[in-house]
Amino acid sequence: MIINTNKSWEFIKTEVTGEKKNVAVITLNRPKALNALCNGLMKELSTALKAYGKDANISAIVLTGSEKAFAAGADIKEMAPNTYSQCIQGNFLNDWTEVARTQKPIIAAVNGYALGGGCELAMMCDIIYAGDKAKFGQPEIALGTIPGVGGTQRLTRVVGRSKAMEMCLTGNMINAQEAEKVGLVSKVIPPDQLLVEAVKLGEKIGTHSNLIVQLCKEAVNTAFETTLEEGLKYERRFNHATFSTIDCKEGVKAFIEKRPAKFINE
Ligand code: DAK
Repeated sequence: MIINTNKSWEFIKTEVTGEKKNVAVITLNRPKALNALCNGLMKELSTALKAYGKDANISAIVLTGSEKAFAAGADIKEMAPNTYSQCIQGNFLNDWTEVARTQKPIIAAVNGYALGGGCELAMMCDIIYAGDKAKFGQPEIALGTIPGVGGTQRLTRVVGRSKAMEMCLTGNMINAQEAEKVGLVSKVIPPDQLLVEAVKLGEKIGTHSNLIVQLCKEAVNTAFETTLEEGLKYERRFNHATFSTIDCKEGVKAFIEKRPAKFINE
């Protein structure tokens, strides 16, 4: 399925880029509200991710925002009238789960604020690159609520209990440099170079077999979800499975013949 990039989105922009046209860029586009993640935006994001997920030409997806904000959180004004029973019965924020379900690698390119649901959205991605003015935080506590899509769980697994507890209980932000130091971010880049570098990363991943990349992503993510013993078993079985693929035969043959591999994703 090829997504129609001319489709007129209201809250996002989409583009396919890179030399091989195999990297999709999704830009959150609600600048006046600092990309607050309203239901409409999350629905569009979910639709675009599903389409790119099924598009065999796409090897990696970059998710970004504006220079001032990746996303300042869930839309507080939209959330204001919510009641407990409506949240339960309407499956409140169900669309958020699509990001974490995507099988292709997703790179978050974060400039400016990534707060609350914005920080959680970045953490649902597989790799975070940050502009050097980026700020990350879980300020929900100041609103009288707590994080709802990973702020107490993914953040804790990534940065450890003390730092996550400090961020969630104070609502204080950390800057890009600190985020890199604690392992939340893998690289800090000048803001005007951020998207270019994120796309380059997507292109680099795209030089490999999409099939094996998908298995590898799943194996790394398993480390977050299971015991070491189970995870190692899972990894070994996945490793064994790669030997049944045409791409593994090709990769090994190409190495021996000292030539670039031609992967066919099978
Ligand atoms: N929602 C709605 N509008 C927002 C917003 C947000 N999160 N953040 C900013 N805006 C709007 C502002 O209201 C303002 O709109 P106008 O007043 O001009 O109409 C415009 O964006 C510009 O914002 P500021 O004037 O405040 O800009 P400043 O540069 O002065 O300040 C700021 C930037 C990012 C420090 C500030 O805007 C700010 O503190 N924003 C709120 C940050 C925040 O608290 N975020 C967490 C939201 S709670 C769940 C899933 C997810 C969640 C919960 C449950 N479940 C599955 C159950 C997530 C919750 C959250 O994310």
